[in-house]
Parts: sequence; C-alpha cells; structure tokens
Amino acid sequence: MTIVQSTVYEPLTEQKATALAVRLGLFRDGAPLVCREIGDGNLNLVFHIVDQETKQGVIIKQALPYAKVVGESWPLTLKRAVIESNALRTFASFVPQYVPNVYYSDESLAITVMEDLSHLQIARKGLIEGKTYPLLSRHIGEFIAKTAFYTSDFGMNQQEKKKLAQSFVNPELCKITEDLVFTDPFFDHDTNNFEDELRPDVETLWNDDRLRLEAAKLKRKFLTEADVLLHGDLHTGSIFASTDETKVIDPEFAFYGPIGFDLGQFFANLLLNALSRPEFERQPLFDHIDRTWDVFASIFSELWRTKSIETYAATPGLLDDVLRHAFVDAVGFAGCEVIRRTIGLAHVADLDGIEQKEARLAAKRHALRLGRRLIVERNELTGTDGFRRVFAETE
Ligand code: SR1
Ligand code: MG
Repeated sequence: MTIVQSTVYEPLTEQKATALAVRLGLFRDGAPLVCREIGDGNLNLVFHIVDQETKQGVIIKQALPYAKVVGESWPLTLKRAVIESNALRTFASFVPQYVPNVYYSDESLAITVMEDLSHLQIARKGLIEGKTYPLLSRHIGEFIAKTAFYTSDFGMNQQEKKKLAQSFVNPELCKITEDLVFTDPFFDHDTNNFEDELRPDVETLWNDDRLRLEAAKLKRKFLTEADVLLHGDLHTGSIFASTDETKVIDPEFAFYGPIGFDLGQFFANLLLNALSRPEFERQPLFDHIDRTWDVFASIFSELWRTKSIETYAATPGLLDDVLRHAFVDAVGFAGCEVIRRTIGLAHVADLDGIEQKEARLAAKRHALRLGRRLIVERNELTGTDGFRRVFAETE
C-alpha cells in the first residue's frame, strides 16, 4: 500500500473522484468510467467508479471533517482515514481473505482507495432480507481470533506491540463509542432518540442503579484495557458477505482495546436481527453466535498453544481465564450495543425497519430487556446457549 501526501483537503465530487482514479492509473487510458457516490453510513463519502466496458471498479472512501449523520455541527477528525487504511493493512497481514485490498491512501485528502466489493452485499441488508450467510460466523470467528491473537502480547513482540498500539491511538473515534455506546443511553442525554411510547421503559432503565453500575464497569474496561487491536465497530453494516465470501470493512474506529469488544458488537447485531424476526426464523442467528464463539475460541486457543511468545502462556488455567473474561465481557458489550441501537443516536434498520408500529415497539421493548439482562447477568452466562435463554426469557 502507498501512502501519498499530496494536496490540501477538499471533499471530492463524483467528477473529482473519477479524475483522481485516472491520475492514479487505476484504469486503462480512455476507459469509459461511471462514478456514483454510494455512502449510506453515518460518517463518510464513498465513491464507486466502474469501467463500463470491463465492469472493473474501485472504491474511493473519503472521510468528511464532520459526522455526516449529524451534520457540520459535529466536527470529526480526518485522521480516521489513516487509522482505517493502516488497520486494513495490519488485518491483511493476518487474514488477507477477510479484508478488501487497499491500493492507495492519501492522508491529506483523507481517502482510502480499495478493492470494489460490489459483488457482495452488506450483511445487515442481506440478513434483513432473510439471507442466512452460512459461512459468516466461521469467517468472522477466524477474523477476530487471528487479528486478536497476533496483535496481543502473546502473539507478537511485546515492545513492538506497544509501538503498534501507539500508532492506533484513536481518541476522537473512541470518544464516540464511549459516549454513544457506554454513556448516553444510560442517562437522559440529548443524543438519545426513541419513540415517545418507549419513554416509560427508557426511564425505568435510567433509574436502574444496578444496570448503571455494570455499564460503568464495562465502559471502564473499554477505556483502560489495551489488550488487542480491535476493529472497533464490527456491526453487520461493517461486513460484506455472500454465501461463500466475507469481507470486513470500515475499521476507522480501530484501537487497542478489550478482546471481547468486537465479539460483543457482532453478537449484538445478530441479536438485533433476531429481534426483528418471528421466532421460527431466529435459529440461524443463534447458530451464528454459537459458531462465531466456537471458531474464535478454537483458533485462538490453537494459536496460543502453538505460537505464543510469552513465558507464562503454558501456565495451566491462564488460557481458560483469558477466554472466560473475553466471553463475559463480550456478553456485556453486546448488551450495551443492543440498548444503544434501540434508544441511542445511531439506530439499525433491523429494528427501525419493522413497519407495523406495535410490532416495532414490542421488538424494541424486548431489546431493552434483553440488553439489560446481558449486562447485569453477564457473569452467569456459561456459554452461548445463554443468549437463547435470556432472549426467550425477555420476550
Ligand atoms: C456519529 S457516528 C454513529 C455510529 O456510526 C458508526 O458506525 C459507529 O457505530 C457510531 O457509533
Ligand atoms: Mg462505519
């Protein structure tokens, strides 16, 4: 990957993105190019440029200096583009099959130029349409296991790890998560956004001292545990999928944090999809949670046993302790994510897209009860079966 320091920042237009792709030599001379801005996320511009004859394309992703979801009143660092391209490059060194190929980065323009994945579909969209993606959890379990192990103090030189962690210090994007995931939904904060009918349920949540204490403990973990390099925003909208391929995108929130965080976000977004479905369609989502954990635990354990560089790695009980904490934390983080996607600033189409109002409110009330139980009872879940049980008990 090349990092090019070139021009002064300006938001690209479709014409300028096309001209840039031509200047970078990404297309043959005279190729008939069509460019569309297709960004539908909360933060960035995404240009899709395609040669109409060969049908080959590229993606140019550009960070905006503010959060698109809110507007220019919420300034946001452009440095996240560098974090994103560096995270993709780091992940590619362990699991190239699960991330897009990065062709160029330009720090001043805050762009990442990368592989066109338009033959795949954003997993959230596909799941909402009822697709099941049989390999999704196998791939995500492997992605998390390998990126976590190889960036941890057990999988890489411990002095180099500190330097790598330093290069992924990401205060502005972490602050978004600290506020939107771990704080605002648990208080009467003006970023929260929910239907008036949910106010009594939400006020019950805000007055729940036990919940607030456990949410505070989880936030503290997120703030203080620089364990492994995380994607940092691993929801189903950050994953492209098909029946046989999976690609993780958008790691602009990457930073060194607690090992259970990416697992928890992924579990939560599977649960959010399950909440939007009738009971008889939920099984594939719970199966995905089981398989993600099983694949993660098995690959992580194998790497720990065969590749660890730490003297204490072979100490009986240590690996079990690491896995147990990863699981318990993941359950708690999943609870926070379920709650914030229901009443916080950034919602998910899985729940908001339920057309019938009473069904939507019922699913959201279920989400709040489920999220709460996952947070306060996370230590009591002995395995991924616990998700099914708590889901059923909170219906
Ligand atoms: C202001 S950003 C809102 C959310 O979008 C991102 O994808 C993260 O999930 C963030 O919390
Ligand atoms: Mg994103």
